[in-house]
Amino acid sequence: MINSESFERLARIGLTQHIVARVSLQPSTTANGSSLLRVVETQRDWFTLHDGTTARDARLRPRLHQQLLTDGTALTVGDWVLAERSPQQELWIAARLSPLTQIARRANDGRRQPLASNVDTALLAMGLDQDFNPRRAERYVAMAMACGVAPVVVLTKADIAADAQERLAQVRQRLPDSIPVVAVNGLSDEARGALAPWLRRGDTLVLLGSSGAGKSTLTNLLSGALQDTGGVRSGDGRGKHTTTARSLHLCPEGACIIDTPGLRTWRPDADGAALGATFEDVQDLAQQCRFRDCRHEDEPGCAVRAHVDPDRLLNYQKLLRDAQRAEQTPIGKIAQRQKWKALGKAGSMRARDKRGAPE
Ligand SMILES: Nc1nc2c(ncn2[C@@H]2O[C@H](COP(=O)(O)OP(=O)(O)O)[C@@H](O)[C@H]2O)c(=O)[nH]1
Ligand SMILES: [Mg+2]
Ligand SMILES: [Zn+2]
Repeated sequence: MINSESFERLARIGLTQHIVARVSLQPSTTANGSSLLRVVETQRDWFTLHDGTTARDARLRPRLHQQLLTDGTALTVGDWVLAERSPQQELWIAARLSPLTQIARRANDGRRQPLASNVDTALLAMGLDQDFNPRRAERYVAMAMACGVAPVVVLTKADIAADAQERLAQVRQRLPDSIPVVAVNGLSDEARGALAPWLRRGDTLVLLGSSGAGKSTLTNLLSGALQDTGGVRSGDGRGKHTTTARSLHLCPEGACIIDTPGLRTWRPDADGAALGATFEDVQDLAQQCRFRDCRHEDEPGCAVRAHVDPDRLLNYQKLLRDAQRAEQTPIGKIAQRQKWKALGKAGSMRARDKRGAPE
């Protein structure tokens, strides 16, 4: 189904050998006569799919719709799907390949809302204006990492911030050295140079952050050159930069970039263990606490309280509490069970990918 020609074409919108390996796991009844496409935009009742050259609207087969609902998930931007043409030439999505990574958030009722699938890097956009909040940056970094996505903190509006350097240093100091932090003016071409390391062909990025943080400005800057010349959103007459829905765009460097609407709240959708693991210092020190089950609150002999910055510790505890709360809502409990089931499957497939894929 995927030959070298179609691979080349689909690689333009982020196809990798890992995804190709997932296609071969599909039942042949679905794979035969269908094409592999990527979801580049979602609306309520339809999806825009891309084949590396052209975008087309499609709808979900009712069976797949039902299956996704049962699994407590939904199709989202960045997903790879198998679609079939009806005799009337309508395009129908018959199957979704289970995502390699997914960024999701939890609504108040515990429902899981996927934001972007198959992403390598999360650009965590935060304005150097009143949006600036190092605690939030720290939590977002942990949440991206817990989803298996590499975080990059992008401080925007560096051109209008009086204390940009000071604030940059403040975030820098708060995060592990391995996490890149850049300050940019999203309106200037220099930002594209600063972000070049994450724009390689085959890479998929997602922009996350508050409304007004500058996500769409960056998306336009990074993908602008292609937007008017056969870019993902061209020629459908619906306006190019919708921010109410999520959309995937191509960068001339070869990367795909997913813009998302503002995150008023981004509650963790990862389990406590994965989130906790991103606070390595806390976890290491916890081994030295006097009590095995130390909560690092008021216990005597607590090594964590003795060494970790109190604000960082509070943030760590807030993150774990949020994760726990999300798991405890009725829908959250169902979603959690479904997720473990799905991850169990994905985990064994990943092991297969590793053995079988040339990447
Ligand atoms: N001066 C300046 N303005 C910016 C920058 N980034 C975004 N803006 C402005 O901030 C506003 C919100 O940007 P937008 O990209 O729509 O934010 P979004 O909600 O995160 O998509 C717009 O008026 C942008 O022109 C920046 O780096 N410098
Ligand atoms: Mg926007
Ligand atoms: Zn302790």
